[in-house]
Amino acid sequence: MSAKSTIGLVGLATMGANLARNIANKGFHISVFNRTTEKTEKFIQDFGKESKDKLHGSKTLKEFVASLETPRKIILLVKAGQPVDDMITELATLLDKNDIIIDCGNSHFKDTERRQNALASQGLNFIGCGISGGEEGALHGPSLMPGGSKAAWEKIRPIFEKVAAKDFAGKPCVIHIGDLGSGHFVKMVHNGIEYAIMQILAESYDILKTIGKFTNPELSKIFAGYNKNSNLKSFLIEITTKIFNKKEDGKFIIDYIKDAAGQKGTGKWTTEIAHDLGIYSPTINVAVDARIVSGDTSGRTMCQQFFTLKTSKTKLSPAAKKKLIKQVEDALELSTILCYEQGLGLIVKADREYKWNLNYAEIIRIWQGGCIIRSTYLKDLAIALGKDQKASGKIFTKIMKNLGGDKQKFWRKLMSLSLENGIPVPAFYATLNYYDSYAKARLPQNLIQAQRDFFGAHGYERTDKEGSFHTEW
Ligand code: 2AM
Repeated sequence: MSAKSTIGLVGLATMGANLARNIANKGFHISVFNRTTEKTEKFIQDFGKESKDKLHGSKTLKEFVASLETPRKIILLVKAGQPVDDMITELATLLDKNDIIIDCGNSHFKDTERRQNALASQGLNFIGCGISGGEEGALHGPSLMPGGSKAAWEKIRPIFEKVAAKDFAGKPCVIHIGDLGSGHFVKMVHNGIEYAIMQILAESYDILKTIGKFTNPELSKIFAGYNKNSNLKSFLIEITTKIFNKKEDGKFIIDYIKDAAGQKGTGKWTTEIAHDLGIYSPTINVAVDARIVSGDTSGRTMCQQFFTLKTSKTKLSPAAKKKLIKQVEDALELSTILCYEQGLGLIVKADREYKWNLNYAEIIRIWQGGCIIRSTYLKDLAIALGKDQKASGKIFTKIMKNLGGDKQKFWRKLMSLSLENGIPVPAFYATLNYYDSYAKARLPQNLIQAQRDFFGAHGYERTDKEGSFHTEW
């Protein structure tokens, strides 16, 4: 190759390979490098033609760096953690002032900030870019959440805007999120919301299967019905309808998949940071816990020998089964809305705390396409916000309007039915508790304050007088 590539990418696992193909298919020359050279060679062999010779493989990092236009733009998609640091260290020795490294992996936003500071002292730019949409998104258009220097963003902007998914209005699902680690922070919260909604969908499945006795094809139809509700229509429900129908060797695959889910960093990080920032996001917390307990297979087997469930086995008439479908829909709708609300609450708090000056309406807009939590509700929310960048009050009003009516009553009934039947519904229940804790005029923490004062003389405030008080109990 004589002319230089517009951009480079390091790390040819599935996400990296698909993103490189996406960039090449959009007409940009891209150089690629992978630690294991055979992977690079196979990649070029498999996809060189598809990209009309816009993909260029390098055998060494030095050759790779030399093949790039300056200022160099290098996307990293290597394993999160130490490999990112190692690759940055190696690259930094080969780069020149003003070159740009873009970490598109799932890095912790604090690590991103540490790397930005370290590289800035060498005159290098570092962008932490969240990327959502899985393998398909990377190939056909992901939602991209870059954070870091605005000037560096302007240099990569034409490429990223072409590569990103499009929103409902055809605009690219990428903006400069803000300074420092804000891009990776927003991606982390996106994943936290994803954990919460997936857990709520799993609980809906459990209720419908265990109490409603619905078959897999019936479940597929029920979820397809939910996907017609404009507050629920989403990628996650769409794939759920497909999962229930999928057969292999005449068997429904879903019935043979082990019920142990893993949890990678981002869900846990979201709960840790929510606690650090003092933000109540119980659905995200219990969604992480639910994965942890599901994975504790030995603990579950042991407990099953001793724990006896004293539960009802509700038998439903055909009419009651129909009602159950509607109850689950209502609970799903309100809970999903409150999952978005918890995630957005976290973003608003972090924005104030870290002074990132985020544009909430635009963040919601770029989640409309490409990413895993994409849904029509986000479109409606973004429209409701309009150009008002800081409209957290408006978000709140729009969200709360949905929650006050009969749907809430059905949600409560569904919770008692689930508990009577011994079905764990931690996410549905935590979400209802979230609503109730904010709705209730007086919480019982007056007793906690009294106890703290009793054993530790911590003092308390009163409702009838100003000041701090202590009682000799
Ligand atoms: P590999 O193909 O040589 O294993 C996801 O694991 C991607 O990150 C792969 O492309 C992998 O390269 C790369 N990767 C993992 N650890 C790495 C490291 N320490 N240095 C460079 N690349 C690494």
